Amino acid sequence: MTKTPLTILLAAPRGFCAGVDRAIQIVEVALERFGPPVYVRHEIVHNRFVVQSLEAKGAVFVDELTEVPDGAPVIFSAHGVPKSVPAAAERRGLFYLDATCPLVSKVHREAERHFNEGRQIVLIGHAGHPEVIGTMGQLPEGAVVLVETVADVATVQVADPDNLAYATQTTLSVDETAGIVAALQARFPAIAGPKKEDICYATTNRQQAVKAIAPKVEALLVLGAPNSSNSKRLVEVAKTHGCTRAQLVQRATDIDWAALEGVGTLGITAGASAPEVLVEEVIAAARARFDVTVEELRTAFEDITFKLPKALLDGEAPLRAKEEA
Ligand code: 0JX
Ligand code: SF4
Repeated sequence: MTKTPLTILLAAPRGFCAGVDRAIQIVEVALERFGPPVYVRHEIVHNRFVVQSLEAKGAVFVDELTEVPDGAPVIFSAHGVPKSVPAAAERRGLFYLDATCPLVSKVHREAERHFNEGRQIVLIGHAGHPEVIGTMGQLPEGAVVLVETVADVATVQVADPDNLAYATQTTLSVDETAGIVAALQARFPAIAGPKKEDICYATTNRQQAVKAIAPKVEALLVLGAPNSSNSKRLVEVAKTHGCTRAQLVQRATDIDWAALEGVGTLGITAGASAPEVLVEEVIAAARARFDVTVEELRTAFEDITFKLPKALLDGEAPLRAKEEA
């Protein structure tokens, strides 16, 4: 039987960013250096496939530090943690490694600087997301107020409208955030902001790449997890830029191929936490059903890399409780 032709248009850049690459490497190198088990607080990045691959090598994922036994090494996820977390680790004498992306840490330091200069911080982000919890947790209660939408800007209560600064989550929609910032500036003309926005290069580039392919494809698959903020934003961006049939898929087995019948050009991209092997898996699954031609549309080149923490490379191996006994 002859297969129907299907053109796959790959967005580029897509997939892993420098912060995710670094975070995963931190877990892998820690497993090599210290041997399993190495504990990780929260999913190192929001991807089940990544988490399961690291679990297979001996990583143990926990929600809270209290689940980490004394003497075991623990790693904090790429999304960042409130200051109370390393403080609790220190009180317990735990050996910890912080895999917070340096671009998230930069937002933490900016928020701290504004606070030290007497400003209250208006954080633009999604309530309950670990990065938001981490950024709010850099400062005392009340020092940071959260807004999620333009509507929130109209009602947010601040201590002094003349002493404010805004900061954002790194993985937001560039366009939606611009609207929220404009609303903040209209209501609070004196509000200070970052020199260059807090949305990171990877989020920006992946959204730009989706904008370029969305009008050219009949459907778009975004590889990513339901709890991955940056991946979910890619689906929204596609929908507002000409591709209403955009959906998030975790891997090839999630795809309803029957629903894609009649599609001649299929777009594929991947969130910053989704490994390229998952994109390859989708292409292989498509090849089994269609006569596939793959093209790539690149809108930016990325060459950013982040160094691994010094403590990982030359820190003392943690003294494990079982070895002490
Ligand atoms: O939910 P997020 O997009 O913040 O995280 P994810 O999917 O793990 O992506 C990589 C980590 C991003 C941190 O900024
Ligand atoms: Fe860092 Fe951006 Fe990647 Fe988040 S998405 S880990 S901020 S580079």
